[in-house]
Amino acid sequence: MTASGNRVELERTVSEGWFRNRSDIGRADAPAGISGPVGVEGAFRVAFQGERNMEGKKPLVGIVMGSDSDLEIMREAALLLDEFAVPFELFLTSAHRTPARTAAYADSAEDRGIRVFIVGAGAAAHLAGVIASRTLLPVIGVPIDATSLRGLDALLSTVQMPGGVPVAAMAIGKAGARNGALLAIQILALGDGGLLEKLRRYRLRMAADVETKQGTLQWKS
Ligand code: RP5
Repeated sequence: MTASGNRVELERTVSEGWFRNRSDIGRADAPAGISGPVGVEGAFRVAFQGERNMEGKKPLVGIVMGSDSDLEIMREAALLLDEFAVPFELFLTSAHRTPARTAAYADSAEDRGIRVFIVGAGAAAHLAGVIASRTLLPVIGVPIDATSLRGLDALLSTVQMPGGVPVAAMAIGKAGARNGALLAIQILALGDGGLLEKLRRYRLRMAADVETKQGTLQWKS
């Protein structure tokens, strides 16, 4: 599948609310590139393999969400990992609604090849912290705006971990999801020169974009 094919697929996944009907996940007619159910405690795992022949490669990053309603934000992380050709998996589980499923996922991840987690949750967001409590892999938390407190609740739950069990807390929402992916890539790039070079080029592109926008700034009346 091409990069744009993946992007379209993720867009479709969200726009058609495919994740909203949990019983649909793993169906034979599921969108190409997404498969399940497999693995943990007989529950479903939604694996999304990116482009550039990543099919068959083991996921290195676990993107975990407390609810299907978090996907609209967490897809930002998925799209960035896809852009960097980093294999990842998407997993739905809740610290509060499915604690055993969360524990089983966290406990099995390292053996399956996961090297870093990006965890999005809203409300009293304990998912990142609970996963961090069960693994020595780095955990990046993305607070999500899901309640009338506009994500501040999730931010404080994510950032205010007790000493001894760290979670790297990102910004609330889409910027946090994107930065979560970039931080995960930076962690992986410590042992991967190719990935480091892609990060360098990404920064250069960002800088060039600012310069371009400077040239096209216009007063709006
Ligand atoms: C959290 O509660 C989830 O991460 C989500 O952000 C929030 C609301 O979940 P739903 O009620 O939409 O499933 O656990």
